[in-house]
Amino acid sequence: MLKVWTRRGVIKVGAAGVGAVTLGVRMPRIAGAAPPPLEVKDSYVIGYPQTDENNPWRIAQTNSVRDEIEARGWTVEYRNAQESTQQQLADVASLIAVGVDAIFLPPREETPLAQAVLQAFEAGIPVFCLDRNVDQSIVQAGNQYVCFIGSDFYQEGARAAQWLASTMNGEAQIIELFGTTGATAAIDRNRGFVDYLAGSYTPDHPDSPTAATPAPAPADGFPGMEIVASQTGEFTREGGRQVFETLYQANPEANAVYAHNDEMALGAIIALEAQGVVPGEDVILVSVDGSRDALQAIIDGTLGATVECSPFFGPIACDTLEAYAAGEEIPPQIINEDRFFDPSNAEEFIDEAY
Ligand code: GYE
Repeated sequence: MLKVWTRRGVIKVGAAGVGAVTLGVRMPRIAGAAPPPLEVKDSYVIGYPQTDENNPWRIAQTNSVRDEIEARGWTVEYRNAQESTQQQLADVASLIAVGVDAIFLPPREETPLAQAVLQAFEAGIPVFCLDRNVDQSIVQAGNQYVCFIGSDFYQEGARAAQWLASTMNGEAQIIELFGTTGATAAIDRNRGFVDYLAGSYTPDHPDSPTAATPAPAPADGFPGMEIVASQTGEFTREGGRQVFETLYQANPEANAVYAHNDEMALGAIIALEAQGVVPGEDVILVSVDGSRDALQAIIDGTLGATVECSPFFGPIACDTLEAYAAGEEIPPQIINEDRFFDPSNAEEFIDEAY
C-alpha cells in the first residue's frame, strides 16, 4: 500500500495508483543497512531544519508542517538556515545533539546534506526528506533514511517544456532562471526541461519517479526551441529580477522564460515591465509552484502557466512517520500529485493558493 498526498487529503492507493510509485530500481540497497527504528509514542519531538523563509512556497511548507505537528500534540524543534547550506548542516547537528525523535529534512543542497543524513543515521535518528532529496550515491532512501516525500521535478520540467513548445509553436529563444545550485528541485527541473526539448524525455525515464505526463516529445525534439542563457536566481523574486535583467540585456532576442519557480518568474516580469516590454505578449513565461501571486499573474496575462508543486507536506509527513513507527513498509519515494495552472483554471484555484 502506498500513501499518496493529493489535494483531497491523504489517500491510500495500490501500486497502480496515479501519481505514486515505489522505486526499487534506482535505489540500490546496501546489505544490512536500514533506517533507525522509531518507537510508537503518543507524542514525538520532530526536528525541522528549514532552508529559509524567503518565499511564499517555503512559508506555506513551514506552516503546513508546523500546524500538523502541533495539531497532533507533538513538538517541533524548528530551525531556519536562512539560505545557508553550512547553517543547515549545523542545524541538523544541533537537532541530533538535542536528541529529537525524528527529523523532517528539506535538504538545501543534495550532496552536502547527504552527510547530515549520515550523521543522523549514525545517531539512530530516522530522517524523512521533504520536498528535496539527497545524493543517492552517498545515502539511499530505505537504507540510511526512511524516504523522500515530494514532487517529481523531472516531470515538472518536462511539463513546462511541453507547454512552452506548444505555446511558441516550437520556436523560441529561452532564458532559463535556475533554482539554487545543487538543489534537487533545480537539477531535475533543468534536466526534465532540456530532455523534453531534445526529444529524450520518455515516460519511463530513469530520472523520473512517475513520468505519467506529458506524452513523449517527437523523437527529434524541438530544434527551434533554444536556451540562450541560463543562470541561478536562487529561487527568489529579487534574485530572478536581477539575473533576468542582466541576461536579457545580453540576449535581447529572447522571447521566452523558463523559471524554476514562480518567484523568479515574477521577478523577471518586474524587470520586463521596467523596460517597457510586455510580459505575456513580447516575452512568454512559464514557471513552477502555483503560488497565489503566480495564479494572479496568469489571470492578469503576464505569466503564461505554472506547474504545481505542492508545499503542503504536514499531513503526509506525519502520517508516514506514524506508519513507519507502526512497522509498515514505507516506499522509498512518495510522490505528490501535482496539477497544472494556466488561463483555463487559474481563476478557479486562486482562492486555495498560498
Ligand atoms: O519550488 C521553491 C522553493 O524545493 C520544491 O524550493 C522546492 C522549491 C520550490 O524555494 O519555490
